[in-house]
Amino acid sequence: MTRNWKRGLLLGALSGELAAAVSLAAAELVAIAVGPQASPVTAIGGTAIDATPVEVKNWAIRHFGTSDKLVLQLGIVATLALFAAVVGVIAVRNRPAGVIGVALFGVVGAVAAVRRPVGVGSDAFPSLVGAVAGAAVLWLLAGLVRGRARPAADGAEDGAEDPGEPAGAFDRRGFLIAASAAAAFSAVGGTVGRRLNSTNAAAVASRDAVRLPAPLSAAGRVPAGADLRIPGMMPFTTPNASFYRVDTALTVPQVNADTWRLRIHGKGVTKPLEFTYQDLLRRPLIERDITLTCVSNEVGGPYVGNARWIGVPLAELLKEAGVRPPSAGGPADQLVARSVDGMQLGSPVETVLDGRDAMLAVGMNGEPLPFTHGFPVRMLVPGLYGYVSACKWLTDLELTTFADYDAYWVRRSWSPQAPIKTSSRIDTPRPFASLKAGPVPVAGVAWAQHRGVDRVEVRIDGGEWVATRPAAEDTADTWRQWSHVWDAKPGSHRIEVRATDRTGSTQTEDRKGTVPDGSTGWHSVVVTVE
Ligand SMILES: Nc1nc2c(c(=O)[nH]1)N[C@H]1C(S)=C(S)[C@@H](COP(=O)(O)O)O[C@H]1N2
Ligand SMILES: [Mo]
Repeated sequence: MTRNWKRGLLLGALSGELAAAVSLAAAELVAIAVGPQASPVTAIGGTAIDATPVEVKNWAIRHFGTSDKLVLQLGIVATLALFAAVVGVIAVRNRPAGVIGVALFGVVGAVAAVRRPVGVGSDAFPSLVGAVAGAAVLWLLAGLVRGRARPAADGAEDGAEDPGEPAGAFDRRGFLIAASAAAAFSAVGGTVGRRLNSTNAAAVASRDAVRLPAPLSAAGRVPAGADLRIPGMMPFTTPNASFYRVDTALTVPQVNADTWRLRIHGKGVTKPLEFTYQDLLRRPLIERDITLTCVSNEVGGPYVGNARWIGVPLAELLKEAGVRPPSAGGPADQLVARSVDGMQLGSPVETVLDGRDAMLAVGMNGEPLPFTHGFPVRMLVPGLYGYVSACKWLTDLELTTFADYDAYWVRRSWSPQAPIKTSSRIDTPRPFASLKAGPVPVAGVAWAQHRGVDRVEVRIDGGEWVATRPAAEDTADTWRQWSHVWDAKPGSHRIEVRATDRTGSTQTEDRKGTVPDGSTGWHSVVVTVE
């Protein structure tokens, strides 16, 4: 390899990276004006999330948990970096070909942004402007790497060495200045752009200004005995900061409550309605403890949490709009909730109107909903998995039918309807714990939202099932802790748990994965006793 050749490769790759960085930074800066959803990083990431097959998504959630989105973003950046290096190397040989490469990237970003569920034509701008900026930088840097063409008679040292390279001298100083400028621009522009695109000052101010009214119907105090406070267990009420988060949003939508609107419309709606956030706050509010669970929760998994919510009874809003349940002749059997980021979740109208505390929640554990949990308004239906009920950043409720419309997750092999399955989990001892022989507290939690947990049993090494001591029940819509004192003997032991709900049905031993409508099977923990 000649010196020139190597130099072309290294400086070409570097030029490609710098052009890509400038392009992304410029796009972020333009997205400040156009809207954060138009950033190519966000748009391509969102497209990748939506296109990810359900098996891969579950695998990612299992291995990376809530950092799955970070891993995805790193993957996108790594792919882009590779592409940029190749385009840079090409550009040193052939500048127009390099520019075509950058343009290609711009088109991918623009198409991804426009084709997002909430995409509009102007969302193409950041990617296109970014591509122009990137192409200009690449043109400049690649030119400097090639060097200015000189007359052959000049006897250029570099050009003479390699007849395959254009005759010219590498403008080291010029390249250094241009490269540093590109690096500085992309670092500052990228940081500022990313920061501004992930915080919406008006939305933050609108949330800070919220004073939640006292609910007309308050939740009772949580019974003292509901929270066993055994070391290793989650508290009965999950603090907002540790409440699990599952959604497809690469950047958390920050919605301004002052301009937010909710529409109710569709089949069987005799009076379409529209509400502002203040309209909802002025209505009679209810406060309820509700345990939310994700359908992607594996047996023994962490995607379940319990909070005290304040909200507007959803059934009353629907009745005002003229909606009747299918059992009373209503033409719509599906309520599709849409969020500001284009997510759609479908719930059975019959269930929403059957008297349970389905609500449009505005408060969570004494504060306005956190942005991550759906500010300003999210839906909740006790007893249904999150993906068929708990739409965050809600903005539209449409009455339709299951026959006519498949919501987001249903198009990705999940079941259209999904009541939460009766489940139980051992929280202590931890798997593979080493314990001292003698009395050992075994404890955990069980849930069967809207049916209620009747009893929880454990067994050791496949022996007889023994009743545990259930904690006091808060409501049928909340989880229930349980505990048992086990007289542990030396050796390796397997502890298993199963719950029975108030309809009398006991968890099946049959192990099933999360797709299509939630996992089944008994949670078990293996421990060593010395
Ligand atoms: N807009 C929107 N709402 C959504 C989702 C989403 O991806 N986007 N995910 C749903 C799923 S699958 C679950 S389990 C719950 C999780 O709510 P949480 O993040 O507040 O715990 O939100 C639901 N609401
Ligand atoms: Mo979920």
